[in-house]
Amino acid sequence: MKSLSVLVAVAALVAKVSAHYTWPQLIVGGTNTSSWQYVRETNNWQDLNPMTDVSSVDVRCYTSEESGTASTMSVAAGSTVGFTVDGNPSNLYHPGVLNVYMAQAPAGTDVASWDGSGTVWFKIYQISAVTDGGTSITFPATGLTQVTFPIPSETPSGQYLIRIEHIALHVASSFGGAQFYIACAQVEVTNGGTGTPGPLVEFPGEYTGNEPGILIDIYYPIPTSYTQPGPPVWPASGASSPPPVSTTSNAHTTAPTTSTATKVTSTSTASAPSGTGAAQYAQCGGQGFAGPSTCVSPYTCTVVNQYYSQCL
Ligand SMILES: *[C@@H]1O[C@H](CO)[C@@H](O)[C@H](O)[C@H]1NC(C)=O
Ligand SMILES: [Cu+2]
Repeated sequence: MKSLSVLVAVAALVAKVSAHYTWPQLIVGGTNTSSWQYVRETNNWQDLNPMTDVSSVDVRCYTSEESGTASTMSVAAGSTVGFTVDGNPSNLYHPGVLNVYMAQAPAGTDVASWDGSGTVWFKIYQISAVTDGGTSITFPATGLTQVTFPIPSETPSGQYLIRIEHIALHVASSFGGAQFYIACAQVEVTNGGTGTPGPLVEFPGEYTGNEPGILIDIYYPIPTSYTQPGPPVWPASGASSPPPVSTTSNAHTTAPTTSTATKVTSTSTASAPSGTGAAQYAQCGGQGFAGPSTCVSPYTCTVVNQYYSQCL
């Protein structure tokens, strides 16, 4: 009995120390593709270790493969794609936040031989931390075994890198302590829109390591707020998925059917079974949240607490 509990304690300790992960598979059409088939094989594909030096070129795609063996997957603008988590264990074990960026390969350049350099990256998705003024901080990305998100329908057709990063913050209270788990997939966006993605940022360059969301003690004192690293998500919330004006929404007066971004988010949401809305596990409501309040089919916007509703 005693030795068992010691074993469990030791196992927990080991798991805590060695719990790292990678993003080997691109998810397209709900299907997991093969490992490192469309995702560039990262330098940590075997040891699973994070990278921590945000000034290193590794912060871009965490790979030395600038013209590697990955193939390029065709994906429609507006469709949902994602990445699987593989590791020990195979989930986003550490508390942290998540960002997804895209960058279009220059005209005439095959994305498969493009290194992603330049001020070319825009953010399309994030899962931040949830704070409530100092009594708790939670990380909704924790425990995910896969992360899915829509390619904005406004994205112009063309070849892109999609870069996912989980920033683990469990030892982030000293400079260089935050752990970056990064990978890039190669896609060709079809049926694209006419948007102008931005703001554009550069990797390395976007992070110094001193950001309040990267150099942070998440334990004590409990942060009263959290600032998500990186630029805002494109397109600006509200513009991306205007709530479909239901024709059945009867004869009110001529309600101010706002044509654009001014949308007040309510926490209770009828999950319209449409192709638009927030992705599985994404935030879809909560106090102060101004993003899409619907979820992509078949997920439902579920109230987790006052501050956070999630597509489940
Ligand atoms: C895809 O991979 C994820 C992460 O490993 C796993 O949780 C999920 O069950 C897989 N999906 C399918 C359809 O195999
Ligand atoms: Cu780890």
